[in-house]
Amino acid sequence: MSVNLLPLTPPTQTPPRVLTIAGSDSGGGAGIQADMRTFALLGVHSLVAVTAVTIQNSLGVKGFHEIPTDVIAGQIEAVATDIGIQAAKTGMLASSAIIESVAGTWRDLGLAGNTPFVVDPVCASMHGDPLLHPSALQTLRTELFPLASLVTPNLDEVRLIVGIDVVDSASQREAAKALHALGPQWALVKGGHLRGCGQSPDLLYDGTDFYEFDAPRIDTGHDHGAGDTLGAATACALAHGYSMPDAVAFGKTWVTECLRAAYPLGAGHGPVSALWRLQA
Ligand code: PXL
Repeated sequence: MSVNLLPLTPPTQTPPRVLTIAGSDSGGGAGIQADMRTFALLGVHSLVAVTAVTIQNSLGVKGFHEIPTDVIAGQIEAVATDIGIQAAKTGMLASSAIIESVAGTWRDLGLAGNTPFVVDPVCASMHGDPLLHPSALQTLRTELFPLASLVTPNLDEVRLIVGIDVVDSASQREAAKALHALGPQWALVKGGHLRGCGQSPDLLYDGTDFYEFDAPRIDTGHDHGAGDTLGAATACALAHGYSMPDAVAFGKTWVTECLRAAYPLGAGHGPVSALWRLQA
């Protein structure tokens, strides 16, 4: 498949800057490490606000340490006020206090409404290990979703956030409407976990129109970091000024290629691979 990639910045010129506000994965498959890999291979400069450090390998998440909220807010402020950001995305936020701090900082810096903000509402690892305290779901709905340009839940996250079991295209539309009603400009319901079809249908909604994005399901056993990678590539396209439907279409194409190139790692699940970009 040929992929139209994002425009590259010539050497010595400053590329677009995208901020990831997310957790570290010691196994290097998901979280900050996945985001930075996609940013780099799309020619974007990575800025990072670490929210938590997970203890993790290919078999799962053994535990995590939350970064103090003033340190998280400080990282965001430091880079936004000096370096400047063309887009941001959130991943693992761990707790209600961290979500409040990120939302408050985003508002206080005057970024809300004028800088693309992709919220990937990460709740658990692919092994089911919790990455967000259940008590934080309400803060996610009321504090962060209204600031988001785009929210990108998978079907498990949809169930937790709006209580809808997506089983077909009608319930996927219902879920998109319920998510949009929480305040983001756009809601993307990722259909990658929809069983029984050979496709991976994602549905985007802005309160008026629905946009469908389809791609073949890549049944690799190694899809760690797929959601992060989709959000990261979409944020990069938004940083380049793409419209939301074009940015999501780009993100979907990018993650599909990364899924095709996924590789085994350790004794468990391997990651999707943005490194395909470096291969001949
Ligand atoms: O893929 C979601 C995710 C995000 N961030 C971190 C993770 C995971 C999944 O394991 O560990 C840090």
